[in-house]
Amino acid sequence: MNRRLALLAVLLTFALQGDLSHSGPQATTTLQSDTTVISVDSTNLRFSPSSVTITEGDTVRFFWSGQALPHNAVEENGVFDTGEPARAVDESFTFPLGSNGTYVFVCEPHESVGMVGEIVVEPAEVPADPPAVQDDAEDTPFVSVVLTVSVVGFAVGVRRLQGNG
Ligand SMILES: [Cu+2]
Repeated sequence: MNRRLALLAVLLTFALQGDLSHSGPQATTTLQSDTTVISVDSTNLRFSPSSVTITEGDTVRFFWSGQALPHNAVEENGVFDTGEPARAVDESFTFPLGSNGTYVFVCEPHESVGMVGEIVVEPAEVPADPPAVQDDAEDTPFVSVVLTVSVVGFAVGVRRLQGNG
């Protein structure tokens, strides 16, 4: 009976450790979000700046007004699009996690004269460990069951031990 009790105690210890390991600080996905403005320069035929580097989670704002010519910004694969060319535009696009890459965009009326730009999106440094989060979701019910069974088993074991003694 002592041996069985010891086994239950060990099982209970493992169950508790498993439970405790999940109660630590949760990984948080806090993204810094900056906004970069792209406008039109004084030549009326260039984006300013024409090349920007941002990080996932950041926003690019296409912003101009009172322009002599109507402009737009259309990403070559349709990722973003400010719509019809206009003398005043205010459109923002946020690049979410996983969107890292290079995005080339053009002003449709002035693409042929070189009114093009690019946005380089760098991956965000996220402290979270995605597999650990998945483990948490899968393990917690199992740990709870083991813990419950262990506590019940431990109680029964103690009762039997006391009964025998
Ligand atoms: Cu233009």
